[in-house]
Amino acid sequence: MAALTAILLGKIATDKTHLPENLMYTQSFNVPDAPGGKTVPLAPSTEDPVLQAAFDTRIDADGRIEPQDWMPDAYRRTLVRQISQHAHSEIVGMLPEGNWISRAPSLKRKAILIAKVQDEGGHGLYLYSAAETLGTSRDQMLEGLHSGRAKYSSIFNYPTLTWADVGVIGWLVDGAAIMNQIPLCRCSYGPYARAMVRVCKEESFHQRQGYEALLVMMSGTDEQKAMVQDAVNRWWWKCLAMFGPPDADSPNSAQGMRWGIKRVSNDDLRQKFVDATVPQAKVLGVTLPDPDLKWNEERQHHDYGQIDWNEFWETVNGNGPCNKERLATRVKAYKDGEWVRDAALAHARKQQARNMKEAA
Ligand code: BYC
Repeated sequence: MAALTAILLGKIATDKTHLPENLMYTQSFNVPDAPGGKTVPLAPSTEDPVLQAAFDTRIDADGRIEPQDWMPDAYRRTLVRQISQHAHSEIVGMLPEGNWISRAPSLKRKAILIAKVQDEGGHGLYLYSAAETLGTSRDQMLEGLHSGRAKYSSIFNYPTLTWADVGVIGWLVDGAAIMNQIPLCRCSYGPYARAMVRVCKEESFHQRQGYEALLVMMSGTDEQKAMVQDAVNRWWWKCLAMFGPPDADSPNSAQGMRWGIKRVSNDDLRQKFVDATVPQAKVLGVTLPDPDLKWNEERQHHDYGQIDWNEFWETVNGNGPCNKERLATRVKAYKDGEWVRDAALAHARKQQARNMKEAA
């Protein structure tokens, strides 16, 4: 490991843009299904038994469910909940980094950041479209977000204080997102799974651009290095909480896995993220802020310290440092955009009327 790190460090010292392939995530960083997901007994159903049996058979065979297929109401509701929360996370997730577009340190960094933030907007739109195939309108989903009823990822309720935060979000937040989202490419609901393939490819670019920006800062002045370390200290624990509550306190996991929506549990993904990130931190030259973080030979995994779940739930329930600001920004953007939506609709109506007149 020491030799490998030295080689990698040597390479990085001469070529800052050449990243160690085997240490980074890509869409091919596969996380196999957790064993036993399908062994959870089927929940009692009040649905039509023949339709329910056909659905269960398809799920057990790892087949895909498509929008026109029959599905139990509870499956549909779970998907709308998860996909709409995911879409909201992408849209709210544009804000912490968008905050730095006008202050990026160079033209190159600004162009990369604009592209990344636009990608997040695109992810939100694919995901709203995927959720709409389940019969819930975008207006209904947005109303849930704007009224504060709907959830979005806890991670976007923290402030981005320095430029290093932008790099750390790419490295750790997008890194955690990829870890969670690669198994979702195998989700049993077709439109969600297909949207995830493209999302994961784009997230790989996001993670790499963040890591590369940090590598450059870590070869800079002592002040720059301290800025990176400070950002890592502030974001590390929040990224671990992104994966959701511990399996024992996760009310939706067992059923989500039984239906093939979730493929790997919250704790297993969190562990994989820790194991993958430790060598990346070494190459970067930063310390992960956890005195209990150490390799456990017996488990063949890293042990890590206690996550502050009280803080997580406070944030999820609307009391994090930036919750109110994030929601207010989204509501204002929606109101400010009303004239654009009205104009687009008026144009579409005019076009339709003209086409009908021509056809008559
Ligand atoms: N934050 O039973 P559990 C991105 C909620 S954006 C807030 O384990 P489940 C990016 C959970 O919803 C990445 N709430 O639930 C964008 C549930 O509440 P409800 C976003 C959380 O669904 C821009 C309750 O806690 N990714 O990549 O089985 C820039 C109990 O949890 C959180 C996704 O949304 C949290 N962190 O598992 C950069 C992925 N965790 O709904 C990057 C899709 C849990 O019962 N979602 N809760 O009221 C999932 O994979 C799953 O929904 C979760 C939770 C693993 C998040």
